[in-house]
Amino acid sequence: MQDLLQKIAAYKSEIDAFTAADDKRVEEFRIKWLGTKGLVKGTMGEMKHVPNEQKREAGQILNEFKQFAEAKFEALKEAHSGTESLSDSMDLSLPGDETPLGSRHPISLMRNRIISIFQRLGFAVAEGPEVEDDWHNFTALNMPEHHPARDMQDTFYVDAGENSAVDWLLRTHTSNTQIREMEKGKLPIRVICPGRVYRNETISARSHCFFHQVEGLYIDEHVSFADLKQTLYFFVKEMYGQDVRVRFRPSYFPFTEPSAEMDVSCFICGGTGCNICKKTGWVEILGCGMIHPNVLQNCGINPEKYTGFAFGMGVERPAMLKYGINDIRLFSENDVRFLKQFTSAT
Ligand code: 2U9
Repeated sequence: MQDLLQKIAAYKSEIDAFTAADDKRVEEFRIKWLGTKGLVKGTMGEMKHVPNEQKREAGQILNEFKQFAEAKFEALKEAHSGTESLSDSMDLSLPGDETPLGSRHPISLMRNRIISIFQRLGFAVAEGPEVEDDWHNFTALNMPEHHPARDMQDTFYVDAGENSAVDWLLRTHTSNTQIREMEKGKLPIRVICPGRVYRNETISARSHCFFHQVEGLYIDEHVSFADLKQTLYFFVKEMYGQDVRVRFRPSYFPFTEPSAEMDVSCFICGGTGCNICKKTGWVEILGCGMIHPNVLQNCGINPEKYTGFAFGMGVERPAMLKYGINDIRLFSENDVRFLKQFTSAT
């Protein structure tokens, strides 16, 4: 009996001192102490050598020892749950879970197409703020206060408080970005400015109060209308195919002089007349012109030395024509059933 007590005391301190760094060591503990050939069972077996009158007391001690070892095992298990190695817990030969891929927004696809064509001609991409002051959106662009073109654009004004020195608004075009590039004073400039613009218009299937534009600007010495035409010819041929025909119509914008709008032969019917071109055979795709000398002057550029051209186009309409989308509101409703249909390949 005395021997047994001593043995159990020694075992207990051994168990107490046992530590496990990982799952494997916990299992070693179980086999050594609690397994079918383990020391707890083995010690139990020594009951048969204990004299009858001490059996009751020895039974209690042995039971308590067994519980002690089991409690230690539970504690070790608890501390090491989840530390088993990958190959123990997983069947690495099983196929993995599929991660569904997202898709690009059709507006992004169209914008990126437009941008990449101009990038190949050496245009850099510039971006500017959507909340803008009156100067960068209007005044610098040859639209002084009370100019009728300001009303044409149905501007959303931002309430900046009574103490605000300037009027704040949501930009009505991305031209603010070109003004900011010009104000930096580094010439020549060759930039393309994509972005979202806002106009206070009634929302319908054909128009929205926000949409996207890509505008471009090229300023250097001796830039002429011929440069504008060749740049835009290259663009439309890359965009709509080498066979597309082009025409310029005179137009008016306060910030360009002379100004023009450019049509391409209808890429739906090939020019024979359909609903898209309203039976005219032509589709208007952009506005353009030579930068007005006042605009250059407003940005500290000498119009006697430098000239430049600019152009602007919407992104929604070409995207609707290309992808057969009949309602502009679909672009901003974020319905996944709509969004997942577009890929850059088509
Ligand atoms: C500066 C000087 C001139 C940008 C231009 C247009 C003509 C134009 C419209 C196309 C369809 C806007 O999205 S739309 O409604 N844009 O017709 N944009 S010239 O002229 C500039 C820009 C910046 C400093």
